Amino acid sequence: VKLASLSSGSSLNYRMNNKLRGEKVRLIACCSYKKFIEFALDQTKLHTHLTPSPLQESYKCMTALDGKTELQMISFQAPKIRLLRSFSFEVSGVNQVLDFAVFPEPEFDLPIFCANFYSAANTNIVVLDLNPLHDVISNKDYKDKYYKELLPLGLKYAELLPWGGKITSESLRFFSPIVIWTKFSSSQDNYNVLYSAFMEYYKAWLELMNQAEPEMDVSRISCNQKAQHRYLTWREQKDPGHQLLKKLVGETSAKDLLRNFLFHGVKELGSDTFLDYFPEYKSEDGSVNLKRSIIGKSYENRPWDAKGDFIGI
Ligand code: BLA
Repeated sequence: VKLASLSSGSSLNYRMNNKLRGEKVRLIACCSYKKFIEFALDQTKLHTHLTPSPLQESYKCMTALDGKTELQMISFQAPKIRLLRSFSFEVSGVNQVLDFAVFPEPEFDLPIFCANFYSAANTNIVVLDLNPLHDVISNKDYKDKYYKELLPLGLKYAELLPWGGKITSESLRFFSPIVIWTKFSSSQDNYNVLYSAFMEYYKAWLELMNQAEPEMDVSRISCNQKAQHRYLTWREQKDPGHQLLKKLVGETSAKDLLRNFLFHGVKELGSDTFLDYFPEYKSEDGSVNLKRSIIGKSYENRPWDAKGDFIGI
């Protein structure tokens, strides 16, 4: 009797473990980010004419060093869009990443669309924003131009997807008053909320793109270009995904991906270096300090009020 109950107990355990494992795999499968990319491409095509980017030839699909993980890359351009690109991968049942961004042509002072999602077994790290091209703390005109009408949208999702806690302080200058910075556990509900936030934010960005008129003033175009270059320079050097990317594809390929695909434009849009833009990162020997943050992490709570004013200082 003892033996029978033992063996049935362990087979129950075995079945339960399998069931749990199955559920986790299902959760990740049902929560795939592929749907996000398809939505974004379909919506973009309703508003503009997308053509494949020249980058598409060299950056399509890449197998990671583990021989299993497939990195998926797509890139397009359109009349007002310098580069629309997506980078994603899934390690079945372990983690998945989406880095989707749209960079406007320098004739436009449009925000940069930014969706960065990282999911591991039970943590999800999310940044979703229309990253401002120009400073939204001191430049009220720019803030009002793009974000005033979007504040209700931002407030709605700030409640559904609460502030994710302390963050690299330097990142704040690249975020808008409607940024969604959040962390949550994996569940179908959370995934659905994130998907609807993504859809609404992306539609809002497309609407801004539709209305945007090209700048004619050469000095303003060059100011937009410099701002985009500074943004690319920041992310190419300090993006939090670097470590994982290096682990996946090795240091040389990771650097190539960052410089020539993910943050393409860092070589083409300007010649200022990371230390020209961010001299506080200069180490004693003149090299770039490897720390992600010099100031440290801060902003335990959302540093904007309901009117979109910065209250973090
Ligand atoms: C974590 N990703 C984070 C964090 C932020 C971002 C703010 C929290 C850690 C921190 O405070 O820095 C995202 N930071 C951004 C974005 C900007 C910024 C979008 O400054 C834009 C200006 N994330 C990815 C990709 C990977 C990835 C492609 O986008 C992996 C290949 C991983 N992000 C990732 C991981 C963490 C993270 C693993 C947690 C590790 C950590 O906190 O350092």
